[in-house]
Amino acid sequence: MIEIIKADITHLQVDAIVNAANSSLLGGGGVDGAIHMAAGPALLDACRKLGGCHEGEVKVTPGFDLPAKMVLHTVGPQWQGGEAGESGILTRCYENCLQMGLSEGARTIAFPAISTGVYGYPKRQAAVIALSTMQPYEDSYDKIFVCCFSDADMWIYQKAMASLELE
Ligand code: AR6
Repeated sequence: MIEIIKADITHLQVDAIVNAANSSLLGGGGVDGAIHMAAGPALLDACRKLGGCHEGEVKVTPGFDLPAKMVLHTVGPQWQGGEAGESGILTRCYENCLQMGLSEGARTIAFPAISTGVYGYPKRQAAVIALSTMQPYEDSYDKIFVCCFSDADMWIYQKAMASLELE
């Protein structure tokens, strides 16, 4: 089941949270900064050993001081106007995280709105991609959380969900 919630993803007691990282995997701002801050310095040490990550791909670490058991680090596309393969890369982020979560035994997983902050992906388009990529996995997890950071994002996701349900 997919559940849209408003929360700080670093507070969630789930098997896996997803980090919207950059290709260095060495931290940054936004949700990435918050996750590193809450997980503690052991997360950065673990990330240093991963050798970075390509756009659309995923690498896994433990959650360290987070309530979440593991972190799935993925690198979303930087929005360049929509003609540079951004939607395919964003789809692969969600797909690869969902696959990786399953292979790591996760029953609950939480996603932030990948690429919609610093990376500038239009939020409504990103929400449709996120939800439509999650839908085939609904029965493979106990719960897939869409973790919004604002009321505005909640509204965007709820509208996107309603439009997908009408299809
Ligand atoms: N919990 C849940 N969502 C959050 C949190 C939080 N604690 N903090 C921010 N968000 P962004 P990107 C939301 O910019 O666009 C970093 O520097 C935020 O409101 O974090 O993929 C990386 O290192 C937005 O909706 O990620 C990269 O360099 C969403 O998370 C770059 O930013 C994503 O915003 C990645 O940019």
